[in-house]
Amino acid sequence: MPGKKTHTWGYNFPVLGKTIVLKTGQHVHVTLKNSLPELTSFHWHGMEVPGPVVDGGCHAPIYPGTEKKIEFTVKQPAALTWLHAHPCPSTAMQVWLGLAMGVVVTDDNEAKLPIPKTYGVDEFPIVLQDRTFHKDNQLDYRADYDPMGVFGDTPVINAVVKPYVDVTTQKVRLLFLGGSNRREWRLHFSDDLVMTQIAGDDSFLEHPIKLTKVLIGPGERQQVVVDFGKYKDGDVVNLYTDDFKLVEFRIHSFKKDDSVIPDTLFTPKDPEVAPDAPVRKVTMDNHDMINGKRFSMQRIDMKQKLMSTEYWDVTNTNDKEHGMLHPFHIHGAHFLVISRNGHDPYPNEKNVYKDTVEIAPQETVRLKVYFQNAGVFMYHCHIIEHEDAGMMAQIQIVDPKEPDKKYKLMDMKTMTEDFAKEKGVPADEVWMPGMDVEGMDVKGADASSSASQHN
Ligand SMILES: [Cu+2]
Repeated sequence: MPGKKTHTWGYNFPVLGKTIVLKTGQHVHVTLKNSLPELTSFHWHGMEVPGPVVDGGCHAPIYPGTEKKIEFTVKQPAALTWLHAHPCPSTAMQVWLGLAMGVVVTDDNEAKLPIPKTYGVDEFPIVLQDRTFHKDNQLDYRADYDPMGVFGDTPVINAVVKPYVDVTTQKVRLLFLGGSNRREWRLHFSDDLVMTQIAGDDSFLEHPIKLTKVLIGPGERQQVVVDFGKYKDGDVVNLYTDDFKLVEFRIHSFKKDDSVIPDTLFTPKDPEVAPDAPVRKVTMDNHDMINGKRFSMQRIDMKQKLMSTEYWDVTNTNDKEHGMLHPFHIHGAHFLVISRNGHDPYPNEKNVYKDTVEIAPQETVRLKVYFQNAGVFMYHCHIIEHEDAGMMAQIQIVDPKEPDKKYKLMDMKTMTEDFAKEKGVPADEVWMPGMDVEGMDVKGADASSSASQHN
């Protein structure tokens, strides 16, 4: 953008961060260092890691000027996962400032597939975000704050306004990440160029499918291959959401690409649900509650046994006329989408591991949820303002070998006081977006949540 530089936050980088690439089976050591003026946390969205500390939600704050080491073994198939800030009362504002980046998992199956996979050459992550720029090109989250979710008026893709990318007349693989706070993306190309979807959140699809439009909600990932073979040198193909142009693909001629995407890409494991397992009923209510309650860091809302699979029926109870789509996300686990209101799920959500799913008003989506990590994990709406306002709950995954294991959980009072200390203001003067939510008790330790702060 012309004019002043925007003040942003990022990971090892001024904004967002350079994609981390991990391999299945690899043991990873990470040093989490906070050089920001306020506490943050490092959440591995889509990664199969233990909770709550490695998972990195609100129970794992890293304070300014401190660092902490974590380690984990990558035990999941190839996928685009991501890292983002998740200090619950202030998640939305920290992500808005730039704390989000891609984490790519590769594996032997992917290495064998004849698909584009040279990162930065024919494979590109496309981080979809939107921002509003105020005076001197600055972000002002507090000015833009809306408890229903914050929109930006400018598409910002991979932290770039009006981006283009040079590609060739070969096939190109795009790793889309719904990185916006609220906006869902209805992607399509000029000429209705066909996209072959090959992967969803946490794995390849079993079988590739052809689409001309792809919906991506906040938190979701979808991977597609597009073939620019019918274009010629100098042509331009645009990626849109609705009528907004997002990315310009500038075509350069290159040798013919005869590669064929195989009919079978991946075979997901589909573990049995124990016959005596209860069907979990989860409701997403208004824009700030799960099962009629706002989030409390100190409350465990349900328990599930380690290495077990259960059906979760997740219902968006919003009014059909005025309600919103709510993207439902579970930490530390993946699921299969089994049905939508009793009918088949969408073709691109069949037989693929997911961790985030869009749910329409009055819709019930049945998920088959598999937990292979012990600990306390959050499940919530991924419209980040909804999550901050309390549309979030917690599950404890119990290892039968340690049935009484206790976890140190954060609480709202400590979190608020920590933020206040960092800002140098009394605790009751920390700006809390949740105050704008009618009926919210931001003072009580049991209240849901929502501190954020202004710049
Ligand atoms: Cu929501």
